[in-house]
Amino acid sequence: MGAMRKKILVIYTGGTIGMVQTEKEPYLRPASYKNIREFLPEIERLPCDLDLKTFSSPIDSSNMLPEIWLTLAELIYTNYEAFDGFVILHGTDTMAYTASALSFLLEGLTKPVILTGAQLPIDMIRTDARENLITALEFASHPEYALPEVAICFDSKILRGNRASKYSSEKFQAFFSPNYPPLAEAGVHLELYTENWLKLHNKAPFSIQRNLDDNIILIKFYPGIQRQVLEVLLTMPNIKGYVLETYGTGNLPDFPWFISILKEQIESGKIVLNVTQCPAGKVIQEKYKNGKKLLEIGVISGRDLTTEAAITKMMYVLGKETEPHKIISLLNTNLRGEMSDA
Ligand code: ASN
Repeated sequence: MGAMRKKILVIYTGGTIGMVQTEKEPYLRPASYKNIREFLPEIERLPCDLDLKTFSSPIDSSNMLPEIWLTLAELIYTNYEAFDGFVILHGTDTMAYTASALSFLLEGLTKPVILTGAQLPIDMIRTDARENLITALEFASHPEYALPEVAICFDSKILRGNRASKYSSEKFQAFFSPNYPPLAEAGVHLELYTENWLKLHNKAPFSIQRNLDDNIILIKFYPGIQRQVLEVLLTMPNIKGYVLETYGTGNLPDFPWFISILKEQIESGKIVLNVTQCPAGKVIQEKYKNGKKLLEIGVISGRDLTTEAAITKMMYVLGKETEPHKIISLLNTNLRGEMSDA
């Protein structure tokens, strides 16, 4: 007798993987899942049972919104007991944001949630969709091992979702994870790097968080960013949290007007999280005099968080807690493997 066939729920949200283009409309636009079924009949031969949920109007992932992340989390929650794993077909543009958001929203996850997509539509001869989708399904339905994480499967690699970023708009290797090694790799064999997987310490049953607070702003710094712009952004009344994309190990100008306005805002209860503009490496605020100023006024180090993980973690934490000390404590905690220890 063979091993039990795993049951996988495929959730189709849209993205290039299923897009079409015609002579009359010579640009890529979302199309129905029918297209994928038609061009990839092989998926029927995989040793797992598939079921499908599809968005009624599939989207280009640049239309992604936090409420759609909540819908996805709810969909996984409703179907959690009935399935062994979940494969989400998603556009690449915001896939790393969705993967990060889901990693926080899905609490006590013990089953694989794998996002995949493609750089070329499935109906094109040189498409990468076939490899990506088959690998994602094979991995999600692995007969022995169940990854207890949200991951991105792309170009033969399985990356932790909240460590990945879109790195190329043209290469088949669209994603990278410069601060964390892959969770698995597909070659002739499916190599599982289980030593890199999240360890399940928390025995709490699976649950989801049902809200995200998007009253946040991301500010990317550059030499010459105007004082007036910063003053407007940093004093906006409804904003509760800021993610600052800073230089190198977390440095910013230490101009007195800037430090004073930031300090005032932090004292008034606003949360400020520091992530680096560098794709690799981490924030060490105590390393330079400029960074130390930020530490002294209460800016939180995002260590090696990606910007995608920082934004979604901030939305998640602000959606969970209202007291500043609890918010700060959660932001300082590695919740889902999204950041390294200090
Ligand atoms: N614009 C597309 C999307 O994110 C890009 C892709 O999927 N490769 O939906």
